[in-house]
Amino acid sequence: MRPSSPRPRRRAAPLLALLTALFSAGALRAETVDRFVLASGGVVLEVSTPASGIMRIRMGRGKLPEDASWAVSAATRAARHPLHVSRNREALQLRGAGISARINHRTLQTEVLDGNGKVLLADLAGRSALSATGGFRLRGKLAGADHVFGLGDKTGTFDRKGGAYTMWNSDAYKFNQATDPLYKSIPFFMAVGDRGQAYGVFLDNTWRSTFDFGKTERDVLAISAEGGPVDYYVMSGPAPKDVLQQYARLTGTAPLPPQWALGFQQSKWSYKTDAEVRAIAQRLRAERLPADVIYMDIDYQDRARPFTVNRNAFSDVRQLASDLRAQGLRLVLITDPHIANAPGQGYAAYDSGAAQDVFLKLPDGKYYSGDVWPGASVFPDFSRAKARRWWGDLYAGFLADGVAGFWNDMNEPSIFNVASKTMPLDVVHRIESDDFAPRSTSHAELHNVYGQLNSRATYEGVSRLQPDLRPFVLTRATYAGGQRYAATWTGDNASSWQHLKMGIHQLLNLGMSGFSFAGNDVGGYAGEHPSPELLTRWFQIGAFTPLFRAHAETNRPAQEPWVGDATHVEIRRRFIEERYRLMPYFYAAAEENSRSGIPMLRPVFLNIPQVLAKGDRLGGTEDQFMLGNDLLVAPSPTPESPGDYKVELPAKGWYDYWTGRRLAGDSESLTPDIARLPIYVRPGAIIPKQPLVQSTTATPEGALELHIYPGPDCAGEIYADDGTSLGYQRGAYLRQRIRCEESPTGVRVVFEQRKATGSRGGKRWRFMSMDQKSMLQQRVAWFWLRIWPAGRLMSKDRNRQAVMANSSSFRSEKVLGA
Ligand code: MIG
Repeated sequence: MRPSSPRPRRRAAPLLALLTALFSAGALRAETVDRFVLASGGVVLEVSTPASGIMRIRMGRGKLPEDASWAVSAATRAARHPLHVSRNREALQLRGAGISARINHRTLQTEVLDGNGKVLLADLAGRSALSATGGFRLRGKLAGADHVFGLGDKTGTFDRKGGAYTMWNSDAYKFNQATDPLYKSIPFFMAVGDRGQAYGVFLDNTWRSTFDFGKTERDVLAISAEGGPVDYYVMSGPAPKDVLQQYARLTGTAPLPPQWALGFQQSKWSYKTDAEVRAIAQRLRAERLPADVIYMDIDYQDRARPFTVNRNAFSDVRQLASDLRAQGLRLVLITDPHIANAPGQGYAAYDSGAAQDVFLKLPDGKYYSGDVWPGASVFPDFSRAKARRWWGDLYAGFLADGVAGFWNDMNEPSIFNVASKTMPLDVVHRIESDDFAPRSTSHAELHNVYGQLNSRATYEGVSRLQPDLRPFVLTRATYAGGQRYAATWTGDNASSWQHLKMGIHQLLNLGMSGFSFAGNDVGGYAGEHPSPELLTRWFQIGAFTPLFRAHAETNRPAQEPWVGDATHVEIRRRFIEERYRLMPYFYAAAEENSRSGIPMLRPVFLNIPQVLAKGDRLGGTEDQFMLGNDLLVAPSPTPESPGDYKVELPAKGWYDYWTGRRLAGDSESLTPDIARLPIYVRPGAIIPKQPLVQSTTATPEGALELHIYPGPDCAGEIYADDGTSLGYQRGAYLRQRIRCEESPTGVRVVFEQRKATGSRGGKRWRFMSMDQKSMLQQRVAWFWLRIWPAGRLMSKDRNRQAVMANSSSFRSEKVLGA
């Protein structure tokens, strides 16, 4: 450590003077600007710093590309931190907050450096990246030791180094490890070195693009697109979590989901009648399998037409929704973007859309019509605010019926009976949205963002129609920034061991691409029916993933959790139950994500970058994942095999989650047991758990439990609110931080002041009012403390008292400010 300077402000001046002096041979001047524009050889380059640690680079032939985006809000792009410019004949130096750039005047090659002057991304192409035909190919140096993550749920290898990937949203039924492209385009990645130092790159371009991480050319990163702007951001980290926060700063965070969406969700293509849906609900309750959601897939509709109901099969959706709600279950309905091309038939979605002129057309001015589930279909032009509004309003009926959430499928968009599996590229979109200049463009530009805009229309519509409720929207296709509107799942996986394992990597990479609230179809969607073992393992792991939804294709034998013999059903039940016991922990992780962009599900290195220094396979953590900051799940790397395996832990002294036993070493050899999923707890964790409920809507009977695992940085948090409304944004929530301190006499548990934000500004903390949340207050005021490893119950406490504990005794202390 350097001794801290007594006069930090005055140190900057001589440094600046020095820089100026260094360049003085050819120096023109030094200045401070809010963006920097430079032209060479007919190419214009612009550099700006929208936020500390983030540099934006745009480049175009003759002029800069349009400054507009589906991912980054206008306000975020408009924010500009000062750039200090110094120059000489060859190079320009731009220094911003926490990031800087060096640009070659002539070639426009732009090196991006971190705040300490270390090169993050060395550009090899400069202005030669632009091709005469409108596309471009950026090239940069990829450091040899770097690992690469992101690009959403693409398969291939978990670490993307050495791979190449294409962005083109595609319906990828029964995809496999080699399938690319898949459903989503999230052109963001993070490179991480072995010492945990990371940077990020986001190319904000919706056209078909490719990312090559040293596959074609060793240690060269190549990013190319067929059209659209050179418009990218470099994020300087330095830690992997910093990069994700910087990316969240650009593209936003997911809103806090309704708590019921974190419960178990049961789906199938399709529960075909009212009676069948009721039977599923009844069975879940009879089997004591906790659940919060039942989905209705396409067969509830009249002739597969979105926003209709087949009244023969579902005579009264409102009654059904209300009866399910009485059992603590909510209904989610699929609503696909393909509107049946059915003029003059009294189909309201078609008629209103045609009247408002919202459907996509071909260059000749006729509707584009493609075949999907309803047969010939037309498609809303979601790039127009007006069309999104029309779409959002279509949800009024279902919302009035008490439907709680919506599922946007097929929005790549997927089209049957054509080789391209999507609409022709010359379909004309008429962009009228945000700060885009109103203009017509081809589907080639809008294709990759179609799903994101579809889910945006749904989210904004539901928000408008039910302003104080949190929407739940699930989308299959999306683009960067789509986390602001919808949760997602990884599409049509298959019931195989390989998919079970690959699915975790997909979710981890999605989480490192802005999408935390995501899941895989539990049990597998397509292919052979899962064996009892595979289904059980999938429920075990699914219970620890953010979106916990069982789903399967049509015409398959049942694969609900009760299928099979009693032993398996009992194991699945125990894991679903554990999910509900851990709900306070899940909820706190979801809430953290909504503020910070740090995903709920994390690779170990995201929490503990030091593991990377241990080398191979991400320091032995490649098959593990963490939920939040504290729980490490370690499934077998070969889940189909009964063979022993070794779990490498980040350090000594982690705890076994199931027994509370503290491990002496930093690894453990295990023999797989179908009844068990190994989970470890970080020393220093405080995990809130609640008594078992069958639905998040039920009030747990009994006290909240705080499980305390003494160790360094011992802390945890309780976050609670009403679970469904936006009241939390007005301060109606409870947040309590808890710390523990070890001393020779025992463990001291400290409850910090409870907090809720003021309605605006959020700077001043104030106490939460007791009236709104009295139930919740009561529960949280009455808790049990369990201190591990002994698992001793230290206190049942109604009076918000902290305890001082050691092996033989404990004493209470009055808590400050409670
Ligand atoms: O062409 O709605 O990925 O989850 O069950 C298939 C029927 C359309 C694909 C989705 C899947 C859903 C199915 N859909």
